[in-house]
Amino acid sequence: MFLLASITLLILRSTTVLSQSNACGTESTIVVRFPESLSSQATPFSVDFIQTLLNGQPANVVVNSEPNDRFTTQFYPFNDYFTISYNTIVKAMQIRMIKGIDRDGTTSSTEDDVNILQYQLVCYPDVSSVASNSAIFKVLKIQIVDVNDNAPIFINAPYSISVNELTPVGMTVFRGISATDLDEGPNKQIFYSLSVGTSQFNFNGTAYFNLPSEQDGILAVLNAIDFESMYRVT
Ligand SMILES: [Ca+2]
Ligand SMILES: [Ca+2]
Ligand SMILES: [Ca+2]
Repeated sequence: MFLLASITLLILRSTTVLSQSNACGTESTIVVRFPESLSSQATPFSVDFIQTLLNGQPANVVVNSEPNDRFTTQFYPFNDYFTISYNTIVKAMQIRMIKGIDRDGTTSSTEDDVNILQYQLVCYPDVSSVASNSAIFKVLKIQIVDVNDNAPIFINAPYSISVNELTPVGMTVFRGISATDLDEGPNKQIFYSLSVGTSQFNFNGTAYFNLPSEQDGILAVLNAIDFESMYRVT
């Protein structure tokens, strides 16, 4: 009789442990993604990660600063930009971005980019208790995904050059055209082209000059230049 009671107790204990594990999921690192936004208004972006994190069960979840990530801690406190709660309609925990984050920074350097924010997520499987001995710690990484929200900007424009009318066709006459873009990857890729200018000097520069490669800001002579028929092209 005593032996039977002990076995029953063991089964109950095992069931409890399994339930707690499922409530907080099995991942040690959770990664969610949000597009960047310059808007300071509440944004509708939300990511439903309960499917893998909590298996549809509500749990007490607290997000703290990550001690080793001083940048996130100092500039992006979790509660200023995100909320996390249980949605009773879809029956899932949801993390919601409530304030936009500019991924790009103010310079074309990657040093002021905001690509990953990192927090410490503490999950208490038992919603009725936040006893510290039941806490499960996870790393919450929030990736800020680039949006193509910047146009290229020329460096040191406008450009002004003088060209000898005897310059042969095909010769490079200027190499200083350069532009930057604050975005990332393909969103910061720059292609150069010439178009007709709009100044008071009504000469079509594209008839005389071209950019041999759209990847390089190099200007070359396309057709013979005749000083007598033109003075300034744009
Ligand atoms: Ca930047
Ligand atoms: Ca861009
Ligand atoms: Ca961007």
